[in-house]
Formats: sequence, C-alpha cells, structure tokens
Amino acid sequence: MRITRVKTLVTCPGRNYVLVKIETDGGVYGWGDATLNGRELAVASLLEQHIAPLLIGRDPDRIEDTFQFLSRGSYWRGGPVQMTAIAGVDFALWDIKGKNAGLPVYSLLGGRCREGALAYTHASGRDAAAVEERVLEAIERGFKVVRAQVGVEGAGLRGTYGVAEGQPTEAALPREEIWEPAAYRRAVPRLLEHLRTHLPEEIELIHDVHERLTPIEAAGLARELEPYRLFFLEDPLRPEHQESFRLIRRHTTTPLAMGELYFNKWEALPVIAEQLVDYIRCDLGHIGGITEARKIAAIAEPYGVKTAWHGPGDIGPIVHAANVHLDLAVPNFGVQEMVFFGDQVREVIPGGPTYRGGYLDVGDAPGLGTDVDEAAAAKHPYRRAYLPVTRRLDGSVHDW
Ligand code: GCO
Ligand code: MG
Repeated sequence: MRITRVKTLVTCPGRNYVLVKIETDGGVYGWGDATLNGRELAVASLLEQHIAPLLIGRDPDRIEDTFQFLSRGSYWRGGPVQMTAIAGVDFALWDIKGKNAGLPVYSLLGGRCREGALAYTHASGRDAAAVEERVLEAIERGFKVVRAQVGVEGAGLRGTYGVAEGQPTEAALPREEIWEPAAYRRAVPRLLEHLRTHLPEEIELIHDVHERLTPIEAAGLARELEPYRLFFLEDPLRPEHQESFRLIRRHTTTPLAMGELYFNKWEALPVIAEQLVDYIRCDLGHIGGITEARKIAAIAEPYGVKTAWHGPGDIGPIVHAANVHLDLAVPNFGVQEMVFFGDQVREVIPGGPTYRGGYLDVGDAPGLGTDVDEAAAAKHPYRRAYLPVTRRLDGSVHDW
C-alpha cells in the first residue's frame, strides 16, 4: 500500500483547526489534527510545502519509520510547529492502520485496560461562589474531577487564565491582559478554601497555574494549597525551569502535573525520572502524536507517574479521540481533560469520544473513529486569532 495524496485543510467552525487527510492507493484514508493555536498557518504551510512531498509513495503502515524519518530527518529537530505537523501525520497513519486492520486504535496499542477514562472538565467564574456553582453543575453531569479557576481581584478578569470569556474570532491582534502574581497568590487559596468548605468532600479538584509563577512562588502556593487536597496543581512553571521542580518538591506534598508545553520525550524525561511530578500531561497534538506519547507513557510507568494528556478546546476532536484511545490502553493512565464540542465543530468533525457519568470512551469503530466533512469545513474559512499576551501593572510583558 502507498500514500497517494496528502491534503491539508484549515477550517474555523468557532475555532481554527488544521486537519490533514492522507489518502492511499487502496482507497483507505486517514485524518489527523495538526492545530497549533495562534500559529495555524505555519503548520499548514510546513505540511503542504515540506512534509507532503516526503510522504507520497511511502507505505502508510510504517508509522514508526515515518515518525523517525520526519522527526530526525529534518536535522533541525523538534519545536512546536514541526512536532504539531508530525502529529497530524501520525494520527492519520494510526487511523489508516486501524481501518486496514478493522480494529480501533486502542486495540492496536495493546487493548483495553479499563472500561472508561476518568475525565475532568473546567469550572471558572469571577468569584469563588460562581466557581462553586459551576463545580456543582459538573457534579450534576457526573464529573468526579473538576478544574477550578477564579477571577483575580484588581487584576481584572481578563487577566486570569481560564476565566476570560470567549476566544477571538475576528482578524484581530492578541488581547493584552494585566496580571499580577501577588493578587493571584491571594486569590487561589481563598478559592480552594471556599470550595472545600461548600462542596462534597469526594469531589477531586485541579488548579492550572498556566506556568505563570517563579519557582519560589510556585513552591509557596503549592504548600499553601496542601490542606485542600488537590488532585494536582497543573503546570506551576515554564518548561525552561526543569530543575526548579526540585525546589517545589522539597517544599510540598501537593501533587504536581506538567507537560502541555513539551515537544518531545527528552523534555519530559527529567521530571519523570526524578519523580518530580505525579502526572505527565503532554499534548499528543504537539508532541508528535500517538507514537511519541505512548513512549512517554511507557517511560513514566515504572516511576509511578500517571498520564493526564492535554485536552483543551483548541485542539480538535481527532486529538481528543487519540487521547482516549491511549488512555484506555496504558496501565498508568491518570485522568483525561476534556471539553464538550459545539454542534458546528461536530458537524465538521463527526465522531470522537463519548462522555458518560464522569468517564470517556471511544467506540469500537476501526481507526480513531473520527471523520471530517470537507463540504461542511469549507463553509468555515480560517479567521486569524491569537492567544492573549499577559502584561504586569507597570506595562511590561510578564516574564513567566
Ligand atoms: C489547559 C491549557 C489550555 C491552553 C491552551 C493554549 O490546561 O487546558 O492550559 O487551556 O491554554 O491549550 O492554546
Ligand atoms: Mg494547562
């Protein structure tokens, strides 16, 4: 079997998604997702101009070899744009392999270890009472784990990660937000105190720092949050501060998660091998796909580090499906972040994981179980959008 065509499509059914279709001479095709929030067209161009010509004529069954060829063969390795493009190809190839075998991808990865993947959703609000409301709604829907984010007084809601409403959809420049670490450091323990006082004790809570603190600030916050028994504190530091995880670890027993900004297994290695985190949460769509992520899971297993793959709304249902296939198949799965996609997204990208009673599953359809309606995608052309930029009160860009 040979690859005959590689097609890249950028569509915006509410948010921008970069989708890759790989066609074969056997008639079987696969779809991948290569979305990189705020830099979508760079990935699309890399796929069209540089990667597609390398794939034509290759055997789609040789996923590992294709991954090695694309990731090592470029000489300049890694980086978000390249690893996202490679992930898009990788998902499409796993989809093809599954369709050829007549098996879901989790079966090719070793088969089910569990009946469903424990899922978490987001709860955010301008104050603790509003967050409490959102958590209660999530509990109503069956969630056992919820991520809580709150507005920070004085800094303005728009400056708080996870609380600002909506995403830019017009051709606009990035939103610039004001954010101050001291106000944030006061707000988060207050939020957790409120939630632990008012919510059923069995609900598991997560908080995402979004890499905004210095090492000593992060260690202090993690220690202050100990009484509230977090499921984990997410991304306390930027990935550049690998060794500073030691400092946080020395000061607290709050469980830590890290990894959505890693782009390969080497970056993930130090925090795993030194047991500096409890959950590794790389983004399958930015780390090179299932091929790299399953190795990271295998590296993490003997260290007692569990997986919590990144699952926000700005990566599409195909990555979410890949997440769940891996969640079902690896022994050291921890938890899966998820979002509910709107009707417009589901019309363009049908299929994907299903949610029930706090758990995610994928059916037994061959491959990843997702598809793309190209006519529907064409109705939603790309619209330039950026992630927000954070500034301090003095006007300088926040050095997180
Ligand atoms: C999360 C993430 C996201 C990122 C987003 C950037 O944990 O869900 O931090 O919300 O901000 O994926 O594009
Ligand atoms: Mg995060």
